[in-house]
Amino acid sequence: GPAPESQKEAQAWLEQRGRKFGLFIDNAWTEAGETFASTNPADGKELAQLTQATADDVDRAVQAARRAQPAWAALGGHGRAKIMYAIARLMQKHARLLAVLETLDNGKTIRETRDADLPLVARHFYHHAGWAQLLDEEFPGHRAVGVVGQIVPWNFPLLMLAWKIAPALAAGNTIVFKPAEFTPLTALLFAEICVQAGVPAGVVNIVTGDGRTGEAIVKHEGIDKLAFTGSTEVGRLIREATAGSGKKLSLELGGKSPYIVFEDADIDAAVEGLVDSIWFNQGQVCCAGSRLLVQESVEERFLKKLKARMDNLRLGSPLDKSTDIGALVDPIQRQRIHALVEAAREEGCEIYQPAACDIPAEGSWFAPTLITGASTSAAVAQAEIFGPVLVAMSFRTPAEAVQLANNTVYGLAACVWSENISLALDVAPQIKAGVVWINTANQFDAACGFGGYKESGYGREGGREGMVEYLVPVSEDARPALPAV
Ligand code: TXE
Repeated sequence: GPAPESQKEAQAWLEQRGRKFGLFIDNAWTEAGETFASTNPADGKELAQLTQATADDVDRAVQAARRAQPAWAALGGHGRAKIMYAIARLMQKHARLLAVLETLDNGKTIRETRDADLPLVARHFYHHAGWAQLLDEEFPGHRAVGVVGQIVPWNFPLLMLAWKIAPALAAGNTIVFKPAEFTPLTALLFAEICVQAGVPAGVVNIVTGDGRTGEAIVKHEGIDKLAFTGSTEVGRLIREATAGSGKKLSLELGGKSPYIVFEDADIDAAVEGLVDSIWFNQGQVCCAGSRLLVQESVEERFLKKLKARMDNLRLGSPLDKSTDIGALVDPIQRQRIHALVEAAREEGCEIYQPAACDIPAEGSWFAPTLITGASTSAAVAQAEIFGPVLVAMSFRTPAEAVQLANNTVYGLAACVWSENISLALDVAPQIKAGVVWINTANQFDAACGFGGYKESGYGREGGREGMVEYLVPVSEDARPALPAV
């Protein structure tokens, strides 16, 4: 596993704060109020008590952000970049501690937090510090939106924090941020890093709590823009609650992304890509390749290799470096996934799980699972399972592959595997998805816009497109207000 010092450091960090946290408002910690527990899903043990922020707390955070915003914007892009580079460097300096804390709180493997999440987080702050410096040149006649409310899910706690906070800071906004109630710890360590990096009081405020705290952020009139990543259901509620409010809104919601394998694909590479696509982070990934569409002529060969590969996946302690499959974030998720898989079994689908997969007695786990024989309209073929469950279907022609790929309410991501680049480039734009990977999967870069179509939401995060979400043209300020109806 990770060096025992990092694990000790994580426990010491929690102990030093008495395993009890208030809210981070105006660069100060409030006393803990009504609290809830965050647990380690790998053993079910409590890690710390967190404060359930009330509407009053959210109001205090918004007021602090409003007071801080003019000076933060006036600091200019170069001034803000200096602080953002400091954040990036501190994230790297504390990467091991952050990775262990993330693994403890979320259940995802240390290999992923250490090798994927943390490097991407640092990269995101570096990249957006660059945007801060380029603002005047690249976006003349634009200003920050103002105060932004940001709500994120539990699957990539720190990475989603970086996706939200980095562009907002670069553009000159101030922030009220809410981590998910299952995984709030690294956001609180991030708050400490902000102070060390010289972020002025009120610029970043972090409030913990469940959906009620989220609702208070959504409804607060002092917030100019909302950025949300989470379930399609809550995304819909937020859209309804903000309609007509004048708040700018971006939503990154669910997915049911197709993973298309043509008969001429490099089958071994496609199997490896699929392992990454659906079993990365236990499948709790919005762009997970959860629907395998494989050409009929190679279906049998592909599934045989896939099953053999599944048999080699190691499920177990997330802190063990050789673990492939960690714990699910919470027993609630395990229950949801279990119900969907059992419904598929009752409908006559074939369920494959590695025979030798030992599920630990404590904690919240689910074996890597392959479902075949599902109809295209079955729940497992249409609903976002958000777990380590792959549904496989076959197709005969490229046209049929495209039709199946687009046959869900979502449109977030897709993969196309073929050695015939003309075929791949012909198919890719026919798929209604924010990102289409060819002969690869899960490539993320801070410079590239990420987001969806249809019920996967709207707005983009990353790169130039992502910056646009946090800016408004000053010409809009001169526009007369619409007359009251
Ligand atoms: O998500 P929620 P949950 C999907 C996935 C998963 C399911 C449930 O299918 O199994 O959603 O997960 C906050 N107003 N995805 O229940 O509830 C909440 O506190 C404002 C896919 O955890 O959407 C948390 O901070 N905020 C998705 C955040 O919203 C509210 C990632 C997300 O929680 C709120 C997550 C409200 N009324 C879940 N209610 C993806 N595709 O990336 C809750 N929240």
